[in-house]
Amino acid sequence: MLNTTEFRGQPCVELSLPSGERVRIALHGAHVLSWTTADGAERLYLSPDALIDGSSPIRGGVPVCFPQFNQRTLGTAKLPKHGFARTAMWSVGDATDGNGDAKVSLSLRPDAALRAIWPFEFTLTLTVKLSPSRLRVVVDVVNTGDVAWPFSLALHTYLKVDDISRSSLDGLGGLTFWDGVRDLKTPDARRQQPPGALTFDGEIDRIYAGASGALAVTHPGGSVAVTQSESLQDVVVWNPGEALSAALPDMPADGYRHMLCVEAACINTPVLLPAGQAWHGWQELGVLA
Ligand code: TA6
Repeated sequence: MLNTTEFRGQPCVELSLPSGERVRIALHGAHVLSWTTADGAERLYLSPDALIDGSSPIRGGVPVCFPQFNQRTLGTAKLPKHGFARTAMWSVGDATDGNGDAKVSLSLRPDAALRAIWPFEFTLTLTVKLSPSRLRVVVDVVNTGDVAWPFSLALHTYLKVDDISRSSLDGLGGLTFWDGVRDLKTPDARRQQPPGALTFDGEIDRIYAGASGALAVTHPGGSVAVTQSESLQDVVVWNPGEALSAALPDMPADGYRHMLCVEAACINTPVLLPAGQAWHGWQELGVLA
């Protein structure tokens, strides 16, 4: 079922299933704010101090980073960090309900303000599909103009964990990564992830290349599988740790304890999208226990 609603004064849409599953999406940023499973458990982290006023990025949920990741500028210095999609107002499109799942699409097209910072024609569509114990977030990008343009993209998913120090992430062993904490000044530096699960004891900010297969986040409250389309070859793992969490104005000092970003992204090799062509990507979260 689809409902229109508000969250902290911001327009939202909500999908729900008869089993009790629910997902809430703000039109500001097409931002998934909450995903609760049939047992009532919230699976995404949303900072209690997040600014949800339509003027700034929202700390938590699933921010959509497009057309650049962080400040990798792709030839234009005008774009804000993580692009403009997460702070733009999107329109609600088609919704369907049946066969045990429900989905809704939101879309974004450029207006004069967006053309002033990124002079390309596009349609960006985010489709959120809710199924029992699963949430799939799908992005479709269409170049509706007459020149090719490059983009990077990330679904910057904040998973909720009970305690980051008792959480682990499986599935990255053997992959190479750029370490944004230790190698900030050497963007070409690469390290290799040892076999076994990744655990957390401080700030982590890494871009893993060539991810394939399922990842699994395990914490005392359960386990969530994270999968993504082949078109999204990179995985970003981010937790600000204690000091940065305390410095972030929209996160409580202990906020870092309760979240882990596992982001499906294409960063290392941006997409060059020819005129008239389309690109498709997705990330899926599935409760394992
Ligand atoms: O995805 C990791 C990252 O790029 C980090 O470097 C950190 O800056 C994080 O995103 C959050 O960025 P934000 O602009 O939302 O504060």
